[in-house]
Amino acid sequence: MKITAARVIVCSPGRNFVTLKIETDEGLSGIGDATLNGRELAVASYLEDHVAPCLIGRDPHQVEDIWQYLYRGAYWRRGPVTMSAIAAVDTALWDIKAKAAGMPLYQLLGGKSRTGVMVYGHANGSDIEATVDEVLRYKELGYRAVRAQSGVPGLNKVYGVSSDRLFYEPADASLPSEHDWSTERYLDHTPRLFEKVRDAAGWDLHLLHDVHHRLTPIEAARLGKSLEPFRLFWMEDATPAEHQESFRLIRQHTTTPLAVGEVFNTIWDCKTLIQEQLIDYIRATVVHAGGITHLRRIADFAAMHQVRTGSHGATDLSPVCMGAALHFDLWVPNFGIQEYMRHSEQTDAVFPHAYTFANGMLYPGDAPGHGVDIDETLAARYPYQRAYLPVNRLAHDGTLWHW
Ligand code: CS2
Ligand code: MG
Repeated sequence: MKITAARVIVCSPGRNFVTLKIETDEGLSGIGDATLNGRELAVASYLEDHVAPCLIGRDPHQVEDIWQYLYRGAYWRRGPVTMSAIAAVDTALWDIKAKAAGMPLYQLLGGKSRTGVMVYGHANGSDIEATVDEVLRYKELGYRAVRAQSGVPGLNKVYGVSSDRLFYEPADASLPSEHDWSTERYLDHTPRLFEKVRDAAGWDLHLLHDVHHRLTPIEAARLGKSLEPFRLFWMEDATPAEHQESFRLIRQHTTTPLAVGEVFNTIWDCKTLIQEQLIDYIRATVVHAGGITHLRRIADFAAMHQVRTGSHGATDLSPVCMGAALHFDLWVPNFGIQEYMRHSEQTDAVFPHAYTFANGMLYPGDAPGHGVDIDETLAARYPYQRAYLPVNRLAHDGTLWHW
């Protein structure tokens, strides 16, 4: 089999997505997600201008060799743009290989390790009461795990709180909007939120929380400690993680489980975190961490250190990434949980998929490949629209803070 075309499809059915479609001389094709929120066109150009010409004529079954060719061969390693592009190629090639075998992708990885994939949904509210109501709504929908985020009194806009509900969209404007932040207010408020959530929802539900990189290590330690009575499943992205050793200090002070890694793109970003057992869950995902081939390497390394997976699954990761992630999750021995922010109806229509939700679990389905397709005619009706993630500033003096 030979690759005859590699085409980039950019569309915006409710939000922007970049998809790579690889075609072969035997009529089989595969697709991969290449979406990098707020920087979509950089990856589209990387693929179109620099990667696609090198793929034509290659054997699509050589998944590993093509991965190494794009990683080592480019000389310039790592980084979100490069790794998202490699991920798109890798996902499309695994899709082709599984279709050629007539099997769902999880079979090629080693088969099912579990019956389904436990997911967590997002409960967002402008205040504690509204968040509690949303948590209860998710419980009613059958979810076993829910992430709770609430507005903080005195702050105009806070991460994770939006007017959308089941599909929260963070890239909300054609130029970056501004949020504000106060660590003091947030640290006082968050334990109160979880006290109320536990009171209302009980203990038969996993609760998660995302700090979105806003605290220093000692502040994160304090938050982790103050949340211990509410038995969180995890506290996510407590502090920025470029300096992986920062997590040593958080770890010394709290037994609240720690998750990190949605912005990581290679195994090197989490080497110390995993090796020293400074985290409990690694959030790297298919599209931003080099595809199935590289994510598998990260997961195997994590398994040696009792770190489990908890892949990123916000709305900016397309249904193509979600489909591939679910096959991965069904197989990976050290699976923890999968994030699942539902997509809009427009998005779901452009990307017909085999995965289904029931009782708080997702099931990838048994269609050959990863089970997700793209309706190119429909996609063409939704042209790219520039959209950015917000920026965040300290409320009292406007200092640019972490988002
Ligand atoms: C997030 C995302 O889902 C999460 O945990 O932190 O909302 C993230 O901010 C976006 O996916 C960024 O593109
Ligand atoms: Mg997050």
